[in-house]
Amino acid sequence: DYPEYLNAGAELTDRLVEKGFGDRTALIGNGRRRTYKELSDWTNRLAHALVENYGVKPGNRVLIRSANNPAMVACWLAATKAGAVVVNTMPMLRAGELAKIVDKAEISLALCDTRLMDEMVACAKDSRFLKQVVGFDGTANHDAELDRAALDKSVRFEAVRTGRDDVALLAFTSGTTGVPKATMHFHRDLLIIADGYAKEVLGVTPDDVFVGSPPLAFTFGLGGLAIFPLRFGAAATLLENATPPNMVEIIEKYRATISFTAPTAYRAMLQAMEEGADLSSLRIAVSAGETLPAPVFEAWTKKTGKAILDGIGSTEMLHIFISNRLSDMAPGRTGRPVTGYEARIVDEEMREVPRGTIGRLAVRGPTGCRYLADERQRNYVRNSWNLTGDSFIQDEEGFFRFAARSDDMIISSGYNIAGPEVEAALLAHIHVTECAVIGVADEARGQIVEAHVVLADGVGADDLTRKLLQDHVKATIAPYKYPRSIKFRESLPKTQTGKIQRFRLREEG
Ligand code: 3SK
Repeated sequence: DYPEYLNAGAELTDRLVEKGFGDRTALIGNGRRRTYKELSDWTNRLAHALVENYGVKPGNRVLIRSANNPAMVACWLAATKAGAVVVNTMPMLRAGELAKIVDKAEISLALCDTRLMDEMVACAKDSRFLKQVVGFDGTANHDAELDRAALDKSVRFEAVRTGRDDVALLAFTSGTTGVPKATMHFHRDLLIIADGYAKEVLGVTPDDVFVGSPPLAFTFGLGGLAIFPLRFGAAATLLENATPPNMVEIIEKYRATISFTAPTAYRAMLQAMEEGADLSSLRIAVSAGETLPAPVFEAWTKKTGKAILDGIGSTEMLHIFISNRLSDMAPGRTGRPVTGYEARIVDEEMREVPRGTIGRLAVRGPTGCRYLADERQRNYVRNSWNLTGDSFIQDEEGFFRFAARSDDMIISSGYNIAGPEVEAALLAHIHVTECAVIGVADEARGQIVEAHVVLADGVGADDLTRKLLQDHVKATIAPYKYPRSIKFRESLPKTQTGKIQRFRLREEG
């Protein structure tokens, strides 16, 4: 039930001041805290500058290039208040990658942290669409073109009266296949994910302090590090160095209560706790992006007495749509649909399959996939159901359990083998730091299971270790699932959001 006209930028800033949160901390970063009043003033001045100095009109697409910091959030909120459609991008992208985004989204204005200008300017050089690149100071010393333009503007700005179903955000995803797609999300969608998942599942309160590693350009990060805290008057830490190894220190320093990151980071935190780190302030540890291996869930529960909250989301659906609940969790379960969403398991013809049968996950609800000018829309949405590309099982009690990305199902000698199950078995071995399992063509068996393994320091990458790991898998899960081929590697190919790119391993052949 959202009003017909709604501006998410104003809802996440000015509205909080109106509700009496003006003096509370909104953002922590660049060595200081900013209150909701300061954030509201800052974003209003920036919105004036965007409209008056750079001619931003409702519906214009504005790209933002930055690492996670308060200035990036301020630019995003200001552009949203001005009615622009924002495209947040990762700081590591190169000119060629930026150019694909600019062309697809027909971006006319880019706001860029001055430390990241080179690739942005190179991208703009021959662009048909991109006419202005404006620098902002990501260190928040307000010493760049956009900051100077905003300096003497009014702290009052009438946010554009956008419709609740006007597009506010274009979120790009390369998925795990590498070909980028843009997903459109409305102003109301940005609030729905907070009023649904964050309220129902996380129970966010104004006393929460959020921390996390995902980039704001990834909707997992935008939700967890900006939308969720700001919707409820809580505080968000936005620190450029919040990579998994540093998260421990940040949690300790700011007494963070909710973390958003991927399973590998929780493994690193477990190690840090062994060495004395104090993470007792954390009330909820949210894991997504990759399936949470049961051994990590179990070790975390044993160490902290609390559970890691696993869920599944997608850029297409904007955020998490199936999740465990704090009161009802078990390893290996993804949980139940978030309120407002429905999920079912279907076969190739979209028929629901019996409980306990592996099939394709289909989901629908208040957010959903709307690709911008992309044929692949037809594959993702069928009969109003979104097909996420994941294979799942719904158990007898109604809980959903992840089996594999549909691409990660391996069929070997007629057996269906879920790659992640083999990965979980390997990860349970002390010699394995990271691994990814794929199917490779085999004349006799159709496919065989191949594991790409990053070994723990000091373990020999030799046949002895290979045999040890194969025997370990045979002893842990059904022996036919064991990896007949094991390749040792220094690292695994990953997307910038930390997802393992198994397709690259398949391409290596
Ligand atoms: O894992 C994902 O792909 C994801 C994407 C957006 C929001 C949330 C999640 C977990």
